[in-house]
Amino acid sequence: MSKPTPSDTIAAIATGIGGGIGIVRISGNRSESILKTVLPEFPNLAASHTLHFGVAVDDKNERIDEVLGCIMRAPRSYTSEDVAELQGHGGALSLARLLQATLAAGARQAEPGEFTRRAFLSGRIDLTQAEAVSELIAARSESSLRTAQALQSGALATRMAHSRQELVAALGELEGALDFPDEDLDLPLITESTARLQTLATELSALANTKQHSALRPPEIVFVGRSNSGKSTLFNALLEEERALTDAHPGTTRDALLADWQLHGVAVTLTDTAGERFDDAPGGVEARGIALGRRHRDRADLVVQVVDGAIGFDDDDEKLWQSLKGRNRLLVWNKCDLRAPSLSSVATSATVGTGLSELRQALTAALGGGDPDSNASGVLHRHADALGRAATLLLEAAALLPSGAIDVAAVAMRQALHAIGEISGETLDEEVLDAIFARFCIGK
Ligand SMILES: Nc1nc2c(ncn2[C@@H]2O[C@H](COP(=O)(O)OP(=O)(O)OP(=O)(O)O)[C@@H](O)[C@H]2O)c(=O)[nH]1
Ligand SMILES: [Mg+2]
Repeated sequence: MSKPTPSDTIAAIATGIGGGIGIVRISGNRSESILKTVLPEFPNLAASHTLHFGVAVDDKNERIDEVLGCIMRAPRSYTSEDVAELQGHGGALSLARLLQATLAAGARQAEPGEFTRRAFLSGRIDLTQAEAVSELIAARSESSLRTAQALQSGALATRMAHSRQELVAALGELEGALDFPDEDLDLPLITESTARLQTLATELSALANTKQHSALRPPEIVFVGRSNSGKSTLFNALLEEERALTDAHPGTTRDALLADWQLHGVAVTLTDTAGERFDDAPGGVEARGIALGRRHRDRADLVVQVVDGAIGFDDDDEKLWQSLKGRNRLLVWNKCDLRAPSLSSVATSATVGTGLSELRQALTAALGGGDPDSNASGVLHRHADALGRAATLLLEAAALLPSGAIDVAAVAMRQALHAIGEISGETLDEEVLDAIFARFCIGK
């Protein structure tokens, strides 16, 4: 990668609060001198990757803590730069002092994800592996962990490098034909290239279909529907605990209630909202509760409309259902113990406890997070989006080739190459990178 390496030296607390041990990490070409300033006993010619005991001091030479210091010289380090670590005790205050001492000695406080960004900029890891780091830290479920591990292994990066090579080769051959415009179309070449692009497009879309959810923002499932339809009772039944108050009177739920939940091993957020009132206009707090619920609905990854089986699917339900058109939506017919569904939906009885496993299956299918038991592909939504665009462009190119419009096809192929490059981070601009690394924690 040709991007310049940053010249300043950064520092941050790299560990969480409250552990027995806390680490301040420093990266950049002044790491060793800063380490020596804070830990004067650190030996002058210490071997790389060796630990040395001593007392860390601040800029007034006052004692901070007994620590272990270490220098990991470039390029054998996390960032590929000189990295120093001070391992002290985990107290929040003494760690803050330790960090302060490194800043007084000339380091700059690191931005979120800046260490990992430096590892990416140096070319030691690609963007998918950088993303693996934040996924690994955020992982709260087995499937998120497997996704992070798959990404970290570099499997997706390797696969993208192959697709890229394949595409560059195909482009090279076609552009070779463009250099001789007076000659007749090389039909075998056209046929072969068309097939090649179609195969590649199929492979890329298949990979896009294995996409998994990022652990940084678990998918949110939001329950909406008529007041009193049993949303909160269903919410409690799925969570297997009484999280929300339920009552025979409509308008029980006021606030939106969010719960961390595991759906077939995938971490998700389940949200219960205040029910819609179709009979009379609710006022005051209830109206504000309904507005709050609608905001959750608007950002949901999946909206579940709960129909009151005792009333049936009436015009108001129809209106609500229509307003969710184009969204990822699922219809649930609750209170099926009172009346069977009159239209295609998942039938449940939250009070009796029937239909819950069917509901869980329908939710999993609707979220489309891939099979959590299968081998994790490490493909996140960001990657799937780029893969999908690349596949579409390749199919466009394949459709153009037989007519001889090689130059137009080549443009689409170049765009596909760009989309593939976004996955590894080769062709992403600074702003997008900023947005990705901003989601990291400080010290990573
Ligand atoms: N028979 C039957 N009653 C149910 C079922 N689910 C919920 N109920 C009852 O319906 C009433 C309303 O349930 P809630 O869960 O509070 O309804 P809600 O949709 O959350 O209502 P709001 O918070 O007002 O929007 C309660 O009396 C529940 O016991 C069901 O499957 N069958
Ligand atoms: Mg409720």
